[in-house]
Amino acid sequence: MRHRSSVIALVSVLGTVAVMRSVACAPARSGRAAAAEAVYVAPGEWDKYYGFLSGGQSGSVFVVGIPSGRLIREIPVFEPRAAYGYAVHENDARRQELKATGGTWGDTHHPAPSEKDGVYDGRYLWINDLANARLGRIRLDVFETDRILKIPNLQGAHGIAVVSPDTKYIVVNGEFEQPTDGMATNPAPYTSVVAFVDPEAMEVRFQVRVNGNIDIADSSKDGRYAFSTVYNLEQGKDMESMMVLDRDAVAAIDIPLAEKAVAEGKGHVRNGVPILEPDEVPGLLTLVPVPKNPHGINATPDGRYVVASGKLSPTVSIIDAKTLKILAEPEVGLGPLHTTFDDRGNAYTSLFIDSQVVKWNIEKALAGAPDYIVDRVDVHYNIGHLQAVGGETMRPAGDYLLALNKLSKDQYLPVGPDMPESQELIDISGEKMKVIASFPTPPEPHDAVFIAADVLSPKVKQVFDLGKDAVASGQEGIVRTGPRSVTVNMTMIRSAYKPETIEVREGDRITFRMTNVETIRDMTHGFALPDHDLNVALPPGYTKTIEVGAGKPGVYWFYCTNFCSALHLEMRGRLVVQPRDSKVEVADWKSASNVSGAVAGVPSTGAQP
Ligand code: K7E
Ligand code: CUA
Ligand code: CA
Repeated sequence: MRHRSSVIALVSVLGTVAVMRSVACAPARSGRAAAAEAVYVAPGEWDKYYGFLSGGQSGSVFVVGIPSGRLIREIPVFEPRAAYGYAVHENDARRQELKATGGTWGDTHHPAPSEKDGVYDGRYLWINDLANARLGRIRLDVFETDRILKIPNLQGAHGIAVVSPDTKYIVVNGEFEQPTDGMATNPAPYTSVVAFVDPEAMEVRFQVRVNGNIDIADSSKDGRYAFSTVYNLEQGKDMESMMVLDRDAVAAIDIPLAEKAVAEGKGHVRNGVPILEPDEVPGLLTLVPVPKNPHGINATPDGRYVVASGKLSPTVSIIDAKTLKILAEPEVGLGPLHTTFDDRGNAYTSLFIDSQVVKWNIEKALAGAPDYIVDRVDVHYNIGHLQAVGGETMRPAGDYLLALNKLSKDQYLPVGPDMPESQELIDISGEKMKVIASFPTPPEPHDAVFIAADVLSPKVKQVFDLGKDAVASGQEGIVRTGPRSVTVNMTMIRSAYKPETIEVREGDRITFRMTNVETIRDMTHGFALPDHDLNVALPPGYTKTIEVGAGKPGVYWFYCTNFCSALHLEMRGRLVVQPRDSKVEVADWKSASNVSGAVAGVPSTGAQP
């Protein structure tokens, strides 16, 4: 979550209490060996779950093994990442797409995997970019970003959710309200929309007007409602005016009713998307009043309830997911932000201000039983999201819960005033919660989801499928496509590039069409070209097309950046750039006059999937 003054004040109080701790002096704790055993994954063994942590302002998704906490992969989405040859060069198609849709960075908060019958099917994972109103889609068979969607008519794409049970839409909430006509001079209250995105086509099908800073999203398990918390029903434009009312709301959008209205041509089209106005479609939007500035919204696995977390109120609101009536508002502690679930009817709510996870029993809370609080455990520190394995699905596992803490303070070796983010793994299999491990990450995971290894790992490809633009072995060569342009059709396989020598003339544009023709997993080759700001990585089967200027006359050794074989260091070649007035005949230069269409255009996609 982002900062609010009251919360900040409490954080600074907490900050002064944090004790500096020296290295390796932690006293032996009971159950230490048991905790170590619980998270130990022996060399060569696999973790039980893939954990997908949003990368926050890293613009990516971190993949960690659970329970070990080992970092397995970073999936760049909204930021270039040289390690994976992602969007690095200025002319990389993905980089150009990022620039065209808002910029080469992003702020990712909410990973949302595709669902079938209310459980993860291991096909896709969506992630929002709050800052630039984008939605990224990751293909889970290759762990790569395959689509970036700029969402029109909204700013601050914050809460997202897959519409259960079969991923009918991805809901994206526009948190930052805007003047309706986009003009700063418009005195009318600012407004926003919830967008409904087609998961396959990655197109916005329709939007629904919802006012009040639409924050976190979820859907009912039957796909009827899209729920969002709304914390600025006041429609204030500064912090103070956003905290006037005692109650804000949970917004429930009736999805079938919205679809019907769109089909009937209701709403008005803006930037190609129909926007439905709740005034014009009775029943479309229900506002359920919940206490002051709520944050998280989470549907229970059985589909009966949806729980809104109070943030500025020490309560959670349990809402009937069918009647939309508030059934109970039990107190849980200070600063409740998000709630997750086990398979035994318990809910777990993060308490930002108390720095705790509170476990409470849903049916007992509904019955008003005094002992509805089952347990509390301290976390370090100021927890934001928390997520139990499968807590967002219809089949939670009830074994592990991850606390995503906003501040780590004294938890790790100090690295300056800025410290890493802190995740703590909690064993929730028993009555009492046990914090069993802690691991840092770069900034800043907001939320996480977990997919069982036995669901996902069989779907993961060993090599990329050769794309339409792949260069086949035997088809390598250098083709002059115009007086000032050359296409290099290149393959790479241990431990050589073909061709190894590329001769061009100053002023040429060079299109590298490169295919890694390896057929075994993990045999990735890189292609780094000094002084051309070019470094790409090609996993087996991958093709990449990129256009670069020849640069200054000279000899440039391109080389493999991924250590691949005993001859890895020899895996390189030369780009020879002859001066403009050189009498030396460069590759295929003579054919320059009769090459029209020798290479039918440069493939437009830089990314394979
Ligand atoms: Cu950080 Cu989900 Cu963006 Cu709450 S949000 S904490
Ligand atoms: Cu190919 Cu190193
Ligand atoms: Ca408010």
